[in-house]
Amino acid sequence: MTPVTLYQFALCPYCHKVRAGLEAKGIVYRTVEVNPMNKRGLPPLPEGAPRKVPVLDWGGEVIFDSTVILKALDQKAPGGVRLLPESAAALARTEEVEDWVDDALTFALPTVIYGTWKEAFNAAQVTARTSNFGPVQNLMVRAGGSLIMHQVVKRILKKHNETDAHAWVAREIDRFEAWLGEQPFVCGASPSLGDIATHGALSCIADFPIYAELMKRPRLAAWFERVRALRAIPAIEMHRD
Ligand SMILES: N[C@@H](CCC(=O)N[C@@H](CS)C(=O)NCC(=O)O)C(=O)O
Repeated sequence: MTPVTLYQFALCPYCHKVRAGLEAKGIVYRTVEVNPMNKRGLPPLPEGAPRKVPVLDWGGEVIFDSTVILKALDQKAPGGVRLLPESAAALARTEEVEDWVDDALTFALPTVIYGTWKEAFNAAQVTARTSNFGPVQNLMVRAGGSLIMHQVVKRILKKHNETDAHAWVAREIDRFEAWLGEQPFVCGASPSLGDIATHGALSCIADFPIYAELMKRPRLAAWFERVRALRAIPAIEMHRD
């Protein structure tokens, strides 16, 4: 079996996209939790690669960028969910949904996680607890993380011309549910890239109140459970320094 290692941050939506893809393909993998501040834990990267996660080591081949990684998986592991459908129309739709995850959903979600001071303070504690910070960095994140994230959220809202974070997220999820319609998955009867990417990004927020809020939406919740059932193989090891 090819050894597969995902270098990740616990709260990175792009890493969760890759986790969802690996699990839906039935690929056994281990994770390495990279330090978000100094990036300690990252493997040597290919020339030109940004010092970002996710990075996947597939038996010595290092691949970066969640979209590139997900799109490589069908070829690397033919089992499990087929991420890239054969039909051109289905492929276009599933890529549209995956683009939406990267361009809209991953920006909208933090604005409700860190949007108000109270949300930002609570979220900073979750971040400190789950991420691989050293002890001093951990204290800094607990104390100052909410301040920084609150500023980041203000910038995201401005850049995306949004003023009401909760209304923005609701509109994005409306869009996803419209893609689903009455179908089990975004391309119809079979799950694909768009489902897996969205499931990953939403799994990333499971520790935050917005997750429970969103799961009150019956169509989204039923789809979420359908995809969860496909994610057969969880990570086997969590390595932290
Ligand atoms: N387009 C990349 C985005 C990856 C990305 O932005 N990762 C963030 C974590 S969520 C990161 O590593 N940031 C570190 C930094 O910018 O220094 C992908 O899809 O993998």
